[in-house]
Amino acid sequence: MKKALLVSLNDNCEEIKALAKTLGYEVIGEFIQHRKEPDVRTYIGKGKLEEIKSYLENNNVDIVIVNGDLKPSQWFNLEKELGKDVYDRMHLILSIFAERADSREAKLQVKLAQLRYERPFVRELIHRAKAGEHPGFMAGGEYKVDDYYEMIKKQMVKIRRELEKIRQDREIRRKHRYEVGFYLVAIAGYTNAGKSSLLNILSNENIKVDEMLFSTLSPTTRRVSKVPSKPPILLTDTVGFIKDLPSWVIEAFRSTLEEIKEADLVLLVVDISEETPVVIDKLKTCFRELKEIGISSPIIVVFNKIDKISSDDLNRKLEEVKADIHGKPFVCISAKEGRNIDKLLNLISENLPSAIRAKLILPLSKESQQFLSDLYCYAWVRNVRYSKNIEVDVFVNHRIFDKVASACRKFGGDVFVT
Ligand SMILES: Nc1nc2c(ncn2[C@@H]2O[C@H](COP(=O)(O)OP(=O)(O)OP(=O)(O)O)[C@@H](O)[C@H]2O)c(=O)[nH]1
Ligand SMILES: [Mg+2]
Repeated sequence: MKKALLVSLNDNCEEIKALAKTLGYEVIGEFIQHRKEPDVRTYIGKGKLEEIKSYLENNNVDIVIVNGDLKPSQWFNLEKELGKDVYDRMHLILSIFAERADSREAKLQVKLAQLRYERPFVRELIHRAKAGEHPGFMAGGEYKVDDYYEMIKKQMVKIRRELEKIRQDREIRRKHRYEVGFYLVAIAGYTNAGKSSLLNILSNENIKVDEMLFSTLSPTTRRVSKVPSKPPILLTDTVGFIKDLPSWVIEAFRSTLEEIKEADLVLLVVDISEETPVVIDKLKTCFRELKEIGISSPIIVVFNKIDKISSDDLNRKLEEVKADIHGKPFVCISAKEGRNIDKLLNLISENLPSAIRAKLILPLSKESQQFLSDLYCYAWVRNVRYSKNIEVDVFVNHRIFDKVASACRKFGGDVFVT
């Protein structure tokens, strides 16, 4: 594993270390300086900077990681003083995203966020180059440096255009799923909460589950047919949330996050096994991001990983975090051990828009057979009886009920709402 040195202005270093590990860096040294505001010039104060310099002289370190956001001038000064690559938190997150991006859409989304991130840093380099402080940059003097900045701008426009096209395709697919009568359920939550594990257990799938952060970048959709009294459900796993993401990063992932926005129901997965302040902090981030995405569908809070704590601990924690779930219905599960999945399924059923229960009487004909086999795909067929005609008990999504009824009547069938 590559080696990193961590610089922080507070003691909350768990997450940044997990991020570093995800990118393949082991944090071998930590320099913490408690202060409210970062030093304007070098983020940390002069004394600490000297300590770090002498540490770097005696230890082999690949990069320096800062647990926060650097201003371009701070980044420039730190790299210059320390003679190492310096990554701030956002740089680290975007590098992880870049490594994980597996689809064309994800790659473009990450590239857009990276360009947007780099822009002020390039501006700083241009400024330094013009002032003669950084003559090596782009090795071409003023003219080329300005060109480079223009190039970034043009590239961003191009990526936005391409992303818009992918977004439209995605929307068409989603609309189709919606119109054929599936209920759409999205799994959202903080990174590493267990979203993919939940999708796997509900759909008997084998999506990548990992202790690293941001294992999932592209949404995956799978069918679930276990929910009682409902037509089929399509469940979508989404990219995890993380605190302090600037809105332009969220904006870059907009089309992916629309999967959450357009869902009939959102399952908000929360790791309840962590320390209460961490759980509360992450809950706050999740609700903030859900609000930013603009969701209006019902939310179920799914407290996951209960196998890691005792039931006394669980009850105490539930009491402590109660105020932060804003009265939403909740359920406690273990996606790993499959505990309380039946409870979750019932809760999903209760919170989805109600399905219409109907009896269809179909003539014995070829058309009826075709209609029936289609019906299995988009509705929940409970019972089929053959006698002088075909009697079907079925649950149909209210969105497509009229369509189903008129299709059925067209070839001589009858429809009764039961
Ligand atoms: N003990 C325990 N571990 C779990 C449970 N659910 C998930 N995990 C573990 O938590 C880690 C993250 O699980 P994932 O399902 O990948 O989480 P995710 O929310 O999809 O994470 P990202 O896609 O990275 O944002 C993995 O190491 C899982 O094995 C659970 O119920 N109990
Ligand atoms: Mg995942």
